[in-house]
Amino acid sequence: MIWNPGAETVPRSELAALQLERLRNTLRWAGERIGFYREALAAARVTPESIRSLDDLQRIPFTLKAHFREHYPFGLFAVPLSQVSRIHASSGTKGKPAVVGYTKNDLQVWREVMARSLAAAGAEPGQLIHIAYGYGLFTGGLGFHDAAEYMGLTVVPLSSGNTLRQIMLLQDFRPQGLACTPSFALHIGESLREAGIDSRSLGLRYGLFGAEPWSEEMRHQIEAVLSLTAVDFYGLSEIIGPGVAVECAEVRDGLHINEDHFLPEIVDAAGKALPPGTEGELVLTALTKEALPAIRYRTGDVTSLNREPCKCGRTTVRMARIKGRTDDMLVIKGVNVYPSQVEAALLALEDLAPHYQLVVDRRHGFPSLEIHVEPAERLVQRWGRFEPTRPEVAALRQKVSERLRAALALNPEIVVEPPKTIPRSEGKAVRVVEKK
Ligand code: DLL
Repeated sequence: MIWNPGAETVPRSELAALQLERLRNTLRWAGERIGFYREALAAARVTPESIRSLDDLQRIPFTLKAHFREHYPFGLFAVPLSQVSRIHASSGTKGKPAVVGYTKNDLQVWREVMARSLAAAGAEPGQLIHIAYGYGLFTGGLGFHDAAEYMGLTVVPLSSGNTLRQIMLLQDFRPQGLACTPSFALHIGESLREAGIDSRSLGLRYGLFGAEPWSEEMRHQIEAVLSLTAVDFYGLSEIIGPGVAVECAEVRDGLHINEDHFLPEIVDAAGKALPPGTEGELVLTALTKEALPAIRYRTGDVTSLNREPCKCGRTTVRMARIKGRTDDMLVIKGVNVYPSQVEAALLALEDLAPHYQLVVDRRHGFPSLEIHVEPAERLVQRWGRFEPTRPEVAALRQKVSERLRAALALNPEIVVEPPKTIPRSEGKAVRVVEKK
């Protein structure tokens, strides 16, 4: 269902005119009210009037994650705290989080873009949605919650964790939709199987998954263990939270960006604009935010943009599934690799359980990589018992090595762990750990 046809199927020329007008308004608003932007725009000699077309975007300076840290907690807000209705924060693990604020109008914009996203993913008023994203400062729980209520769904606000309770309520309440991180979805699905419950008996129709990188192979695994259609949701706190972009259930080939509110660009490492279709770093400008109008924010997320019309009827640009974050890219013996690429290669092997961890050792100059995997349950059943010294374990290690060499030209150490020892995730999975 297209929630807002006027906005989602607007002719591109009309959309570009609206984006330009909103961009100028945002520059004016931020320049007048936020010290950081006043100085940055003046230094770059950018005034709203000097931006004559979207091609002038590149004259506008970037906003970086570091700027959020420098102005922690409220220094990038454009309104006094008395006008901020809600605070959220990024789930950043390194140092202080990025703190973000929403006015009443911002919350309404968020509901609107999330309602569009939920509808695109297959949600309809009157249905039940089970929300297992974390509630709190993380934007996942409340972002889905507020919009689902607004569009007329019945919300089951479980938050993350407590997998057995999640399963009990999925069985008893029979929601059509499940919203959580893909790694938690997989964990719920596997726990169902262990409990001997046929996932088809739950009657789930769709899963609303995002907040972390995941691969097409992971999608297949989740769909198999939960018997639903899995849809990719993208967003980030600095821009609004979930609701920036989503796949349409009809096509599921790229995520439609809500372009009347978020202006996307793709740049290279030096910040230079890249041509359409080229992979690079996503930069986003919030075009309608009052409390925190982030301008040309460098997301660190790697993707590409596709302006081909989509069969679903939406005219908005689609971004490819996120490959990873620029700072998650590993350079191992000259090979550049994102954890999501390792995931895709590993999950294609039926002999492995869909759980893995990358252990990076940077203590001795060049980084070296170990990949920890688990054998598939059915293999262990056949073996009777897991013994690291079994010849079958050595053979599995060999198979994984060959696969990674063939798919990614990567030659890491493979560690086959006993079943169920790699940590399961209830929120954002930790895929890479540094050896200390
Ligand atoms: O993760 C917002 C969100 C909540 C999105 C629920 C989708 C569903 P942050 O905690 O600020 O916000 O983290 C944002 O997570 O820059 C990406 O690196 C990553 N990310 C979010 N969605 C996806 C996705 C939320 N679908 C950061 N695929 C972003 C890959 C994603 N990475």
